[in-house]
Amino acid sequence: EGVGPQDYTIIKLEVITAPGTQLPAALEQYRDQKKGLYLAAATLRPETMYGQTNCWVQPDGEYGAFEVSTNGDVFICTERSARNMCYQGLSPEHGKVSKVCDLRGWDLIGLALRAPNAMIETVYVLPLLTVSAAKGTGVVTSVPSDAPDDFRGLQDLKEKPALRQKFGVKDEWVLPFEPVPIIDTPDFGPLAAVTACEQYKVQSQNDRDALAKAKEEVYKKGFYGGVLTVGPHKGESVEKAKPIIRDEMLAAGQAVAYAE
Ligand code: A2H
Repeated sequence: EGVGPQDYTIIKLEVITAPGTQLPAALEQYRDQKKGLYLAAATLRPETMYGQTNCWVQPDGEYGAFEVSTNGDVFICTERSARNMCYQGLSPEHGKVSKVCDLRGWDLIGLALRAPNAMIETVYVLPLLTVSAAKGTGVVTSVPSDAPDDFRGLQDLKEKPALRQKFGVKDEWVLPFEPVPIIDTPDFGPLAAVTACEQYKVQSQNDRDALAKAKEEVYKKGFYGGVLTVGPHKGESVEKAKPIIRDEMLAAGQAVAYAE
């Protein structure tokens, strides 16, 4: 980390605004509009999007909704990242940020999303305390099969009703969701993050040392030795499939390139 620019892929997680769905008051104006409203999740692993089960925000984090796209789309992300996007060809006017409203992480919890490439039809926004507002967009897409942070975050919410209650998380946003096997990883098998969290005895999302070890192993073995087991690139190595899937998502308008 910290060496040179990081090339992220921003995944456009579409906020479902159908009548009756939850939406912050400041965004009610988008309910019946043709404009797309998206949570903008920054990832380094676009080839893992088949395994999304939810999306993470920092509950105390400061976010906003911004017109940062050249086609009228509105992105929910940190202001810092919206500013960066405006210098990367994502603003109608170079360098100009157009803010629709301020939002708190708390406001976003429970939003229903359609996540590109996910095998689950509707996923929800949930709180993760370790999400940093200073990195990426402050919005993280959750792939508990292959990211130890994501697996432990989901398990914490599942196992601790008090944690769900504290953040107003409904059971139905969490309890039905299980990690989806998408990559076969040497030594770790089809659910690498789950196996690694067991092996390294990760107890909670705040168990930083154990999580760091699990992450290092899973990322190394998954990225360089993993093979996709789902989707149109099934059977392909993760390393080879990553740039191909990224380009496909960019071309389909499901994602945009972002660097910082
Ligand atoms: B990755 P780097 Cl399956 N706070 O996406 C905390 N974590 C953040 C973040 C933030 N503000 N922004 C992005 N991230 C996560 C998928 C994934 C990721 C998998 C496996 C590994 C992996 C699903 N979550 O990351 O510190 C995002 O999680 C391995 C490094 O900027 C993003 O990619 O290097 C990754 O951390 C970016 O980490």
